[in-house]
Amino acid sequence: MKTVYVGMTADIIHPGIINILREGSLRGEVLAGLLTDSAIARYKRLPYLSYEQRKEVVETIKYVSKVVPQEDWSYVPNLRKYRPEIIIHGDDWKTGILAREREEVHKVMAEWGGEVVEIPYTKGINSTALSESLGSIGTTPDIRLKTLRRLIDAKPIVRIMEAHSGLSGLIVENLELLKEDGIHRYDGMWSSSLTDSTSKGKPDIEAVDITTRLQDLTQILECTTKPIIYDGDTGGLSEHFVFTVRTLERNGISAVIIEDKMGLKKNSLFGTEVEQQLAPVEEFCEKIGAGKKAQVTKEFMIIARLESLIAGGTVEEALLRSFAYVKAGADGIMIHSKEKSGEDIKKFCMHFRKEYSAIPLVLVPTTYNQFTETELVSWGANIIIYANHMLRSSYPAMYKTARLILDKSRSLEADELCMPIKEILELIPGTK
Ligand code: SPV
Ligand code: MG
Repeated sequence: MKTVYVGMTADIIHPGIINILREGSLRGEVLAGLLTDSAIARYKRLPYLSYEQRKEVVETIKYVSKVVPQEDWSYVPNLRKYRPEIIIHGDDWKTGILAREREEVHKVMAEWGGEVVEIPYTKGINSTALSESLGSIGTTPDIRLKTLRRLIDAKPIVRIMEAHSGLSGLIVENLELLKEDGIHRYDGMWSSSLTDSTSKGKPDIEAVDITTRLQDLTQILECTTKPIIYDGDTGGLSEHFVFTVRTLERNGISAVIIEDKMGLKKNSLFGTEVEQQLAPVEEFCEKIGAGKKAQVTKEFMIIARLESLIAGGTVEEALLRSFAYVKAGADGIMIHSKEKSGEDIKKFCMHFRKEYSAIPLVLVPTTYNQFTETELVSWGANIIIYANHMLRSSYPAMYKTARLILDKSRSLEADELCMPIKEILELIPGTK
C-alpha cells in the first residue's frame, strides 16, 4: 500500500475535505497530518476545537488510516519524516498564502520521486472561507475564555491591543498584515482602566465601578470573538475581588490583572514615586489566593502586576514579590515600569526566567517602546500589551476634524480626514 499524505486543520469537516480524503484512500493509506495549534497560529486564527478534539474527529473518518501531528505550517518536515509516495491537496493552493508551500512541496516530493496530486477544490467551500464566516457567527463565553491559554501555548508572543468600544474592538478583531514570517494580527484585547475612565472623562482612580465597565465591555463582547484581558486595578478588598473574578469569568473574560498597590490608586505612568503606595506582600498574596479559590473554570487566569519599579523600588524587591505571588497561585506575572531605557524590565525578565521558565510574563511597553516584540520575547516575555494606543490615537484624529470644521465653517475640507460614508456602512456586517 502506498502512503498518501493529507495535511489538514480539520476545525470544520466539510464536503471538500471528505472529497480529498476519499480520493486519497483510493490511492493508498491516508496519513492525515493534523496541524497543531502552533503550526496554525503562524498564519491563521486558532481553530475553535483543540488539537485533541480535532484528532478525535479525524480518527473516526473511514478514509483515514492514521493521524500524526504536523507541528509546522510547512509540510516539508513531515514529508521528509514520513516520505509518502503521494501527497494530495486541493488545487486552491495554487494562489494565495499557500502558493509558496505548494512550490516547496513539489521540490521535496521530487527528491524521492513522490507524486503531488491536486484535486479540483469543491466550489464554494473551503476552510478559510468557512472560518471567516464563523467569525460572524460568533463565539461563546466559554470558548473565548479558554482561548488565551491556548494562544500562550501556541504562539511565541501573544499580542494584545487596548479596545474601549465596539468599533475599536472591531479593528483589533479584524486587522491582519501579511509579513515575511506569516500573518500578523492582534490576538486579543486589553480592557484598560486608563482608557475606560478617560473615555468617560473620569480620572484613572478606580472611580468607574466594574458594573459600569462591564456594560461598556458588552459592546466589545457583542461584536468580537478574541480573548480579553481585564485591567482589575488593585482588585479592591479580597471580599470584592472574589465577586469580580466570578463576574469576569461568567462573561467569558480570559484573565484579570491586579496590581500590588493600595490606598488611592493612581495611574502608574502618572505622578511621583512617593504617590504610589505598595500593598504588603502577604495581603496581596491573600487576595490572589482568594481569587483563585473563587474561580469556577480552571482556565481563567489571575495575573499579578508588580508596581515596585513604579514606586521607586529595586528589581531585586520586585523579584522577591513576584516569587511570592507565584507561590500564592498567580497564573502569570506582569512587570511594569515607566523607565525609558527598559534596562530594569530586561533585568527583571532575565532573572525571573531563571527561576520560572514557564510562568507567563506580561509586558506593557508604553515608555520603553523602542524595543520590538522580537527583542521583548528574547527577554522572556509571552504577552505584550499595547495599553492605550487606540484611545490615544482617536482623540487627536477627532480633535483635528472638529477644529478644521470650526475653522472653515463647513465640512468639505475635513473629508480627507474622514472615512468615506460608503466605507463606514460596509464596515459593520448587517448594514443594508
Ligand atoms: C491601563 O491601561 O489602565 C494600565 C496600564 O493600567 S498603565 O496605564 O500603563 O498603568
Ligand atoms: Mg490601569
